Amino acid sequence: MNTILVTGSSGQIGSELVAALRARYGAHNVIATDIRSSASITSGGPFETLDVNDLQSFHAIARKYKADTIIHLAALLSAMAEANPLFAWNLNMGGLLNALEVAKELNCQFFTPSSIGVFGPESPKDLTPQVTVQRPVTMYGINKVAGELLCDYYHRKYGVDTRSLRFPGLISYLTPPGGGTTDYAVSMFFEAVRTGEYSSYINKGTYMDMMYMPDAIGSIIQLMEADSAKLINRNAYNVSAMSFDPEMLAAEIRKLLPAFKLTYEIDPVREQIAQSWPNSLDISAAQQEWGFKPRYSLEQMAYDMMIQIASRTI
Ligand code: AKB
Repeated sequence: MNTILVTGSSGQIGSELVAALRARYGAHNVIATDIRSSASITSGGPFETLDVNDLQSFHAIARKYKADTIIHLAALLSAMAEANPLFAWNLNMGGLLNALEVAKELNCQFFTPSSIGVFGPESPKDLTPQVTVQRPVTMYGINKVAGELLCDYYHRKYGVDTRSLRFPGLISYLTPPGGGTTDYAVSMFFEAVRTGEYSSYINKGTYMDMMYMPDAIGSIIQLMEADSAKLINRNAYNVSAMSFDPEMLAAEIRKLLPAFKLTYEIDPVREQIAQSWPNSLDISAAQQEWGFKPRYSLEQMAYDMMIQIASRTI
């Protein structure tokens, strides 16, 4: 990776990934793009406004900077996609197809995130295998399965070096997520520190996989730097660092905030999406093929989140 173009740079993953890439590869070698700008992205290195559905502009920007790597993050998350399925199809699939076309034309290495959303009610629920039934029942999941297949197609047919990770819920104290099903976990921390209580839209006993953002950023860089010849399941690897339900997360928060109160007001749409996803993933393919090893457990992540949010609130 010498010159890296990132789409969706102002989003939850993008804003932290761009900073990490700029620190590692040099600020001027990372071109942040987004349909909207944010101060942290525009100030630290090159920034271009880009609508990923505009193929001509996508090409022009990639050519202008002689990009050799594309990290395509621009997408609508699960809950938002359920509310706007047609818009989600057009953005998630149209944007990905354009990104792959540019990667093909300019011979770029390519990364795009997949998700635990690729699984559905017919997939095994516990320790969901790397290769198994993928019949999602959400628009987001359908987009992500089609995306995995498209990435494999561009690799096989055109030799594009495509790589991807099936991300679980990502937890960060810096940039809030938007429009996802797993967002409750992030909100619980912020509300705990702000008000001492949180009303969860995900039910007690509903387990989902999660990962702390530093591990997510580290795993993207590690996968992109891995030996291509070893990547059998390149589109896309199961990755995860923990699995919990709202009660387990609340118990961790109470270690630092004993009076924290958790109540429930279930959102049927997001609860149904969560019910259709795995309880936990089998991550052995990522461990074996490129050495995936997350650093943060639930306990370590929760402690760090509480300290970081509290120190920023004072
Ligand atoms: C979402 O909840 O939509 C995302 C995801 C798991 O892909 N965080």
